[in-house]
Amino acid sequence: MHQTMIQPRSRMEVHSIDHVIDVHTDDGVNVFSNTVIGADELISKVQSEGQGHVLRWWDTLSEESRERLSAQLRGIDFDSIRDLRETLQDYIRGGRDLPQLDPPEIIPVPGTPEQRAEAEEVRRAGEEAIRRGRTAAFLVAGGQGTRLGYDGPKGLYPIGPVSNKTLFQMHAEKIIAASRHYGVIIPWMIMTSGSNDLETRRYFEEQNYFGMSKDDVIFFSQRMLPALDAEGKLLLDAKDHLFMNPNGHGGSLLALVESGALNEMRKRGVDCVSYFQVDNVLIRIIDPLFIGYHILHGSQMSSKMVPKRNASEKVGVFARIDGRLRVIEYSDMRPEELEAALPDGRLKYRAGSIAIHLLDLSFVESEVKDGFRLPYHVAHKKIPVIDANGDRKTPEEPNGFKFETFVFDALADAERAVVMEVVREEEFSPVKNKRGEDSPATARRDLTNYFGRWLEAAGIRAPGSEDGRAGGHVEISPLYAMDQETFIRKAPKNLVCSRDIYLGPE
Ligand code: UD2
Repeated sequence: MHQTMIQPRSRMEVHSIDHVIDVHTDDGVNVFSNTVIGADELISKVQSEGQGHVLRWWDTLSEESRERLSAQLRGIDFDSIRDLRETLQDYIRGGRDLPQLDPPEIIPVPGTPEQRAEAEEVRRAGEEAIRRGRTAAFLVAGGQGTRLGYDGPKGLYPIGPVSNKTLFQMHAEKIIAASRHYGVIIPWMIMTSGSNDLETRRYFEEQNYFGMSKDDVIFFSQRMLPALDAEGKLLLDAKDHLFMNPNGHGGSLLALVESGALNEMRKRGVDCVSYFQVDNVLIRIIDPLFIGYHILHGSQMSSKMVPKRNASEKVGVFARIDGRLRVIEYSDMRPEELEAALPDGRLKYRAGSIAIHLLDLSFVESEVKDGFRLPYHVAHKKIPVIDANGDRKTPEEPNGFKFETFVFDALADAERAVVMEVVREEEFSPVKNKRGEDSPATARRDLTNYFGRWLEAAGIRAPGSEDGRAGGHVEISPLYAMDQETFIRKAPKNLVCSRDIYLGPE
């Protein structure tokens, strides 16, 4: 998939509210729109914007279908469609100059005794902030997860190597464990989108919020954006429905403010959110070391990174452009930059982005205050559309363009931003593809190896372990032990390991 970032930036109007609204979207209706206009006015608006073709079937539609289409059209911000069209023209024209890069400073994984002593102090500062209720967990789960080929919100995917727990449950248990450990309520913000909001909420309701208080799990939806064809026209995927997609994880900044979730956090004394993606099974949601560095550096937005496996690994990297921290797409780097090495042999641009951030709430507010301005990224895609007879077809070749914003583009606006290196095997294993790399199989393997190292550290032999690694699957619930240290203290020394081991809540 080729994606590119193109200016100009959008300037989307923002409606801020001071309470959490129960956003209900059935299929991408922009629930944030305040103005309701009548059908005649709407029709002339759509026509004057050069999008009259979407009303082609209007006369044949039932009342209900007209309402469905009108609701979508009313939610469209036609000013931002003009921005999208400009962005699209730039994208199609292509030929953009690649920016000049500099490597960023990186907080290393503590290795020397001095670094370890410093990290200990930093961790204590982070722990203090957590105990004082300054942090909330923030999950972005609005994506469509098409690569995994799973029918439903990705968070419902069963992934526990022994327990078969879903991604959502694994995250929930980490938050509950951290809340108990620090003796504080850690609220959990969850961003959904029109494509999965209802199912996600229903699942949490059915699971009784995994034991969390319902009030501490706060859902809200991101906005949707329409896709366009090469002429900048909206696309119908049914006679009464426009094709729309979630506005990218960058839309989380806007949604935090618009939904009232940010104000709700403020009321609770939270000033920083720990942002993570739904698919990373090794995520440390509440990490005192990371939080400590963020606070002590006065950072507005902080990020974790892992060293790239090699020069050709296709991940975005952290780099500086004109002094500002950015994440640069693999496709936006020159070959000599991709290969560039330091004297010690490490890659010069090795800081792979793993989509874990801390964001100050005041920074989020400033990103949205004078209009939401993150740049749009364009992707050329096969989009299902209706033909002249009104039948829905997915083409063989890409026929339209999707637009998304990316949260890491906000880094460019941060006066102070830090990047911290972490160990991949300890903190990053995403479930993206059905098979092969970054699949359920690799995630289960990585979890087993991770917990296998805990067993080893506690002097327990994992089944079939010649090299200290587990032969069967190993899984330890955060409600049993939230970290290796706790595990070593608690672990039953006489533990006899059968093929699979699961240590669950006590
Ligand atoms: C993202 C990063 C990639 C790397 C990787 C780590 C981008 C463009 N790429 O790749 O550099 O860090 O993650 O795993 O970000 N989401 C929403 N709303 C949206 C779109 C996505 O909430 O409109 C959520 C989605 O539910 C998921 C996360 O954002 O939790 C990442 O989405 P993705 O799987 O599309 O990102 P991916 O794998 O392209």
